[in-house]
Amino acid sequence: MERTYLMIKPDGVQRGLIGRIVARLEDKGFKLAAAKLITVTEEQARRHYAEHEGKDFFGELVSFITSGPVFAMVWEGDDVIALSRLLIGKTKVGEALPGTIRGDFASHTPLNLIHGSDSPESAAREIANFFTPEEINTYDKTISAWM
Ligand code: RTP
Ligand code: MG
Repeated sequence: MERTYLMIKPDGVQRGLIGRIVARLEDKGFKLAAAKLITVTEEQARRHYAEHEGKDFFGELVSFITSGPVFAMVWEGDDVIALSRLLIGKTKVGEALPGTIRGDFASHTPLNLIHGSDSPESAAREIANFFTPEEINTYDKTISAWM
């Protein structure tokens, strides 16, 4: 069972899309292990986007993600890292297909509503950046009985 870090960005929170985005992830069958509405600190933002440090848009990334509350989540499931990124859709709105979260709800490229970890290493690092181990819940979903 894999874990990923998903984060509804300030645009998603401000547009009132938390419930609909969470519903899609639940519909897919993933298990919510942790969630909280937080304001990302500058330090957390810099750590979160460390791979983009030095790029010309790094400053904009940090100021956007710290500009308002985000909905930080940990989700679990088989292959949840790759499958949740499929559900999220491509980074650029012109490439995000209808049926994906970004394809259905995002209309301006930097405002793409939700972040998803891109590898097991990123997921572990990102989860630790936003959650303590005690905040991550363990429980059974009914579906486990058939798996
Ligand atoms: P995310 O990390 O937010 O889930 O998005 P992603 O994997 O689809 O895209 P990534 O390459 O990791 O980029 C992170 C975020 O940076 C912004 N970006 N801006 N101006 C640009 O060329 C540019 N490239 C990326 C996007 O907001 C993207 O979500
Ligand atoms: Mg990324």
